[in-house]
Amino acid sequence: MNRFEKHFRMNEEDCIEYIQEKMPDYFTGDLSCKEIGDGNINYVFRVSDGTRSLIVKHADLYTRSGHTPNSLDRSALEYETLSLEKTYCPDCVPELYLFDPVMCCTIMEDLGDHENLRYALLKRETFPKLAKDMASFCARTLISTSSAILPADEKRKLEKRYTNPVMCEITDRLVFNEAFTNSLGRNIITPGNEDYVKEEIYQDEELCYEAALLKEGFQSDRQCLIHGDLHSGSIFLTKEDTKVLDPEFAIMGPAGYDLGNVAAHLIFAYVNCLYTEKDEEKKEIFTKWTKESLRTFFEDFEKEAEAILKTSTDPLYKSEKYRKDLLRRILEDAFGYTGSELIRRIVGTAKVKDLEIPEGRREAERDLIKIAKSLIKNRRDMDVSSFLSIL
Ligand code: SR1
Ligand code: MG
Repeated sequence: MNRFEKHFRMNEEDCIEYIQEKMPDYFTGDLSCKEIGDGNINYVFRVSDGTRSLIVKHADLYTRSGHTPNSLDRSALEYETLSLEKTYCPDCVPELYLFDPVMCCTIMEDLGDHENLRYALLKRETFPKLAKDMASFCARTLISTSSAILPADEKRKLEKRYTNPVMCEITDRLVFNEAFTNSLGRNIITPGNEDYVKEEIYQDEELCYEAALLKEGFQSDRQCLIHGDLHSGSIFLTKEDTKVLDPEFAIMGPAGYDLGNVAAHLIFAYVNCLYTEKDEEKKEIFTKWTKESLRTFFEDFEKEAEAILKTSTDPLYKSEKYRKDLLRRILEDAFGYTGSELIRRIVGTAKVKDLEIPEGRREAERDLIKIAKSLIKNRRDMDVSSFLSIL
């Protein structure tokens, strides 16, 4: 029996042999391989012969960071999601070469010349196309899979396929229950903020009620196909090009969840800069750019989403009133999920590098909690300008 006919967790040496078998004509020279993943869920190998390279994304039975059991189907779902997203937004998804359901591998284009957005933002790099590209990615993938655009039978097929229960349970727990109630008692609070978090989050009944509504929306609103984990670590880019990866949390859910994730991680970069940047000029340029990017992201999303919605052929969904109302609801959700994403990364176990602030972390986190609470509680009365005014 061939080594790769039954699933096992590969190491770098296995991966070289694997690629020699699966992509025999791709390389000409001797191969090297390095595991370069830094996510929590899967393994990412870069295979190269010094001239060409490619990426193998490999799922194991256990998650990479917590070694907790997970479903191997997440790998197929991720590949299917990337393929679907590519049909809606070809420029924002890498080239896909092969999917192997046995070894749970997606073999794809190496974006070696692209930077991970989180790390680039922490170096205060700015990207003129980021906001527009992400607005476009979100509008195309989200609105095109909503009831107004996708034929009902196709949408119901997506609803059946995209239950993704194991990954969604992680979100139900980490983003909502643990974040707002410390339900498992394992939240990690910055020393000095223990009482603040207890009083301002766990004991704030109105906030927890709003968090329940957001959780209910995430669990029961089958609005469209969402990426489900659209943070800055899932985005790779150059000044000219933006690519979105890692949709292993994909689910039929509220569009605002993806928009809120993008916004929250731009806010993390913004606050990291405010608290850690010593060079005043750099600070001025970067914080201005981040705020402008947030504005462009939301406004361009609305414009492109509206243009897509106008193509609806459904006699009810093509009404202007419906269109405006849908966009309003998506924006409200986006503000709310921006808040939940901010809170869960501050108090929960899945931290972000942006919060590694040597001096003033406690204060930075308090600032962010205030912003998050205001977004969650006041989301129904906010627009993009009032959103920006609380930063
Ligand atoms: C155990 S997974 C922790 C987090 O990492 C992923 O990227 C998701 O954001 C998840 O919530
Ligand atoms: Mg991920």
